[in-house]
Amino acid sequence: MKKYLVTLLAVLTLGSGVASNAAPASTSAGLQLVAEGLTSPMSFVALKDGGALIADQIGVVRYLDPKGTLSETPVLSVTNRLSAINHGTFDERGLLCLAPHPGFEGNRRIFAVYTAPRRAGAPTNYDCTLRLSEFVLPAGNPPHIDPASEKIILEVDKPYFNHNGGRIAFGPDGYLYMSVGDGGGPVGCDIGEGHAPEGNGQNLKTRLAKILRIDVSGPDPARGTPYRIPSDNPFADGRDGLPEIYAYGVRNPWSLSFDRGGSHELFVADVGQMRWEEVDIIRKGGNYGWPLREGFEGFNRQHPEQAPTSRPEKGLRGETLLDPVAVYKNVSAWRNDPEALGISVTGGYRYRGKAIPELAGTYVYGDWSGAQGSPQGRLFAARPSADNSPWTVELIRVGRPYGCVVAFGEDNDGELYVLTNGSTGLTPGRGKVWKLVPAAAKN
Ligand SMILES: [Ca+2]
Repeated sequence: MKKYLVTLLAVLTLGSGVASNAAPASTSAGLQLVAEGLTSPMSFVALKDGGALIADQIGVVRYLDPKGTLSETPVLSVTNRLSAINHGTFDERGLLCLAPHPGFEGNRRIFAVYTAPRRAGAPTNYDCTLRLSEFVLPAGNPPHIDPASEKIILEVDKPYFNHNGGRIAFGPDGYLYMSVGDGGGPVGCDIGEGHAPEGNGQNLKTRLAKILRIDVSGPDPARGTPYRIPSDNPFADGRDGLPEIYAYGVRNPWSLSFDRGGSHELFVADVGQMRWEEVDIIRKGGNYGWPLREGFEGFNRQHPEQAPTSRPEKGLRGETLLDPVAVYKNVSAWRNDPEALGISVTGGYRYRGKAIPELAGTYVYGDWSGAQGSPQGRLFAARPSADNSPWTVELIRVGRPYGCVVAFGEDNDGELYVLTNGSTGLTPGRGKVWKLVPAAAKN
């Protein structure tokens, strides 16, 4: 009997040791509240004066002054320029991102992305238009943007309300990068009205499901656009694909950030369908697989919850499909699996700050809600591997609830901010911004 028990224990121990299903390691940190009273903060822009601009999904930008006081008067309001949004209930539309030009201190140019009403000429059954605009933020205190300074730069027609992407950042090359989702829809899978048969991810004649790169240093009179095409964009001549495309095969790229250190790589977190949430390092011309792949797997467009039976290696032009650097399982398909960490990835930044040495060099990000309909987001750190194997995903434990993880921000010192919403909808007053701090300094 004893021998049986010992053998059984050995089998159980061995079983848990060799199985891939294991709860992830964790790192401790803290969250320090820096702003509250928002609805759903989407973007945090650190200013040189030590203050910050916070863009709220409902269409307003607020100023957090260097003393930590949030202005009552908005810096900018575009509420009357937004498409309809579902106040109170879940929505992915609204004001999505804000990014200053690299020469902002001199030229005061600042860029924003929001969902606008369907533009003239768009298919009449489409939902809205994703709009990238430029504004001017004159020097002065308190900061104020005249909405009349708006100049529309680029628009993408959206068949459905969801999968907008709409995240922007300037690269070390000075060009503006923008993520655009696959267009969304009731069943996902890059299928349905407004989706190419092969999926928008694999169709190079649509800006949906892409990472775009444009040069906003001036207009291109020949093209009639207020921006130029960088001459080394992969489809710059427009023959095989749209000239704005920098990379493709993404589903709902909900973050876009450049590593402020190292070789300044471009990180994008791509929200998955039902099985995998992923983080990609984006290469010029790269095909990240959607909807041929999800995570490291193939993808079954008819039964997205099921393990796919094949894994394509190549795209339609014979190009190699690129793998993510980090993944975690989505609870939608992997119920009761300790490795299933959430439902929708929210991308962040590679941590190059000094305050939390344990996180040095990791990619800090999170999961929106942990599970459908519950505002119990998660925070993660993906730690680079020594070789080319996937980065290890660790939980960041902060010892307090914080709601849905909507977005992340980075300040001038490389310290990070977590933008949260205490509800899964757009409920006034539930949005907060926290600074990620060492565990000992929490609260
Ligand atoms: Ca992918």
